[in-house]
Amino acid sequence: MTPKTNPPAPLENLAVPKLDRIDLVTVKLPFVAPFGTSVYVWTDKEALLLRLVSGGVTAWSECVSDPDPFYFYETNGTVRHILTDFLLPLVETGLPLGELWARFRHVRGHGMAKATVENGLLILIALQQGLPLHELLGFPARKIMSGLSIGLKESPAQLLAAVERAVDRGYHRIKMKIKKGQDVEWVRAVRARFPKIRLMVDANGDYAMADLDHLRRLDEFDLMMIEQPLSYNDIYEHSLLQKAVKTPICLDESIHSLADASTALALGACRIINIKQGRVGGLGESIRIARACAERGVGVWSGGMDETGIGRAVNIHLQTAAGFNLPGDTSETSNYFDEDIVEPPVVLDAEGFIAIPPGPGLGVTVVAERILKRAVSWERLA
Ligand code: OSB
Ligand code: MG
Repeated sequence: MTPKTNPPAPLENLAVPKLDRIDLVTVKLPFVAPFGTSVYVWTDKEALLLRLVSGGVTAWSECVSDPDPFYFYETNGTVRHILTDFLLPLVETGLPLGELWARFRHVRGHGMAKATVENGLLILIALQQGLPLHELLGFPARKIMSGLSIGLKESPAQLLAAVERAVDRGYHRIKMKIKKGQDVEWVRAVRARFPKIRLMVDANGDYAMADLDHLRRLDEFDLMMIEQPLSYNDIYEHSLLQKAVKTPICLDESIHSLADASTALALGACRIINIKQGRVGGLGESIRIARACAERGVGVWSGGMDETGIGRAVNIHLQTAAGFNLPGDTSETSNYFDEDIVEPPVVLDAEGFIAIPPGPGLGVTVVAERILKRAVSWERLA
């Protein structure tokens, strides 16, 4: 059978477009409500945006880092440093992307910074070729499953109200944050009220192996998974924990690359991986990790970093890739912001799915006045 359209050129062969102008813009958007985790409570999203202009086409790319190193070691400050002093000087017109990635490997770590450049170039090329990003990546359109991440609440009653709202909206799965002292009984309350929903918990690394007996108590609630129960830095102890609990473990913070994912799979440290494209260094590495997981029967979903509509759209396009088989942390814009910097906002359809925004690139429009309204710094680099 001949394919309807020519398969896209491998991403490595695409050439870096001539960049006429490069800007770094930091925007700050208030959240509709504070987002609490075991590591920090965020009240707004302060995002570093990379703006690339080439031949009259403008691409925006959002870095997933925060101003602080409480979820991950990279911060908006380190990203700015790595971008301006190391990564952007390596970007050369006409260079095949594969060679650019090879240059980037000389810089150790700093995947969020690398992802910002990679995503920006891919979005720019997709716009120039008139292709939706997912098509440039080589994946057909599909509806994306939805999932909501509910932050730590002040009381079980507030948590139950938030879960009820999410169930009413039709989310495909609900994640609740937990921490030491705010876990088993809070999950029990949600389960008692909603016995059938697809439910999971995320500890953001709050526990240690010394808590094994306590963590085992979560096994009675038929959770889809426990996300990152142990240290942000650990893979090995998660493999011990996974052997000792029935509930699948999902790794988030611990996985920075395909190599980390391969280690986790080889050790049996998890049965599911949360891929955040920024945390693993970009779309290409995300696609490779998802493929490796699919080959091993390990579940994959896309995490989120409370992104603005730019990063949220990237996560939506990524979820067309082979291997993404579980609902992720992709939820409606209204959960985060009264007014986003892109149009249209993410909404759920009647079955709880999210449609890929149609059109070239990300398919969303960055609204210039809203960027200006939210900008806290604007730096022209070239
Ligand atoms: O651990 O997945 C996490 C948000 C910020 C930092 C870390 C995490 C999260 C979320 C929310 O859980 C994801 C989202 O709604 O975008
Ligand atoms: Mg997480």
